[in-house]
Amino acid sequence: MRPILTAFAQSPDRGRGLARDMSVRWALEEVGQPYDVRLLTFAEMKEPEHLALQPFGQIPTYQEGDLLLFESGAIVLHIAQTHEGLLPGDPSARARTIGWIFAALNTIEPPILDREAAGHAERGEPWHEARGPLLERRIESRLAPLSGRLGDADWLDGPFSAADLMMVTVLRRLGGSGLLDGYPNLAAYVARGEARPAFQRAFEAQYAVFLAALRA
Ligand code: GTB
Repeated sequence: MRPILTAFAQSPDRGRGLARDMSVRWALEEVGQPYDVRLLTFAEMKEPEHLALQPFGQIPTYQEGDLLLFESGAIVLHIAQTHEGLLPGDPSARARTIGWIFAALNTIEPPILDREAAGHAERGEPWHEARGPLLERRIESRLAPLSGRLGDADWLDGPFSAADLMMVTVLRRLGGSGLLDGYPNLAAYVARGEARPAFQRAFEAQYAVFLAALRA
């Protein structure tokens, strides 16, 4: 059964692969699962038809027969649990890998999102400039231990897994910020993830949507 993913018809990231359909596309490419994509405008995302699939009116959603999922982390975990290749077979290694998926979304990503949100929503506030270094220090306080734990390893815990897919996805949001410059092993880790053929295929697919929207 070919799953159906929803994604932005016109992503505000301008084809950089930062919207949250990217991790799902990447996971599907890693496991070799063909999929279809239904593109939505912002207005369509807020209509009852989509709200029935995603209560917050967001992308991505994932439909596979009778199964309907939202939340990119849950979708990636589902794909990893139902296909070979993204989760280790050993129960302890599998549990640790799932722990790292949560770490990516629940420990590393929140301060990154706070800084992004401040950049969008608080730019006009008198305290905006003063708050910047604080937001960056909070990110650094997560990057430093992550960098220490990764060390010289290629991936977080053994072979490439859904945890790396999710962690690289989260760290990519720092692209252009300079915040990874002090952590060469994390910058190399992101580059290793981006060099994977499955990442490249996922990236090209979402970039094609961006190009098509430009031409329309
Ligand atoms: N926790 C949910 C998940 O992981 O699935 C969050 C989903 C989410 O934030 N979706 C966003 C959305 O639908 C798109 S990806 N937003 C519309 C809305 O909330 O009304 C987030 C995103 C948007 C834009 C960029 N960008 O421009 O770089 C990056 C990421």
